[in-house]
Amino acid sequence: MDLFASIRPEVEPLGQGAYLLPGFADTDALLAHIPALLDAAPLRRMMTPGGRQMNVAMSNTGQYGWVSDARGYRYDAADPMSGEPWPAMPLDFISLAKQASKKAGYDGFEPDVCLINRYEVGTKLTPHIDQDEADKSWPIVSVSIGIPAVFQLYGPTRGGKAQNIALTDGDVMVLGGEARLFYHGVKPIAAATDPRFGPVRYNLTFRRAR
Ligand code: MD6
Ligand code: FE
Repeated sequence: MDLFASIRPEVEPLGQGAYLLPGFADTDALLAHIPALLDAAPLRRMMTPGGRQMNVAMSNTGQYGWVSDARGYRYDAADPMSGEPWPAMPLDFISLAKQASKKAGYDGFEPDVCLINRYEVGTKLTPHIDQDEADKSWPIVSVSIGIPAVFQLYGPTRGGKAQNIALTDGDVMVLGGEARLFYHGVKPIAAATDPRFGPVRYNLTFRRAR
């Protein structure tokens, strides 16, 4: 009998430069930083340029933060809620993003943004492309924390059939290469409970904005 047949590889290629690193992140270590970060820059549901309130609550840590309002989408060095700089990115966050990107074959990645997303049961993320970053040759590193999600990876155009990727606590996805500019979204989150903080999913996306 092959004792290792049921063990997933450390790096699963998803195609076109996207990779899944199952269970790569120590989410207890990451979560330890969350209260102070969200105290300094609280989660908020931003407005889209079209005037709709987003479903996902967001905040940022790092040199820049991703913001959306009536003026559009952009990266800003200040939190518009306070006018203050975003809280500094914890070294644990930076080192995780660097290690994960390197493991996926993208060496030299230095994130200057970590977007923090918070989902409740039923929250979804509409398909979109992340294209507000200056140099799209850098990957985006995405960490799932808490209750499971189904990530939908489409192609370079809107619509078509998605690759459904089940993400659980500690999974890290690296979107680089062609897949960096593929449409993607998150299906409505199914009812579940994380023993540490309840019916919630956090997602951290590490980016290089400038
Ligand atoms: C999420 N993630 O998993 C949302 N974007 O909650 C994203 O929108 C995303 O996971 C770019 C690259 C990786 C991602
Ligand atoms: Fe995205």
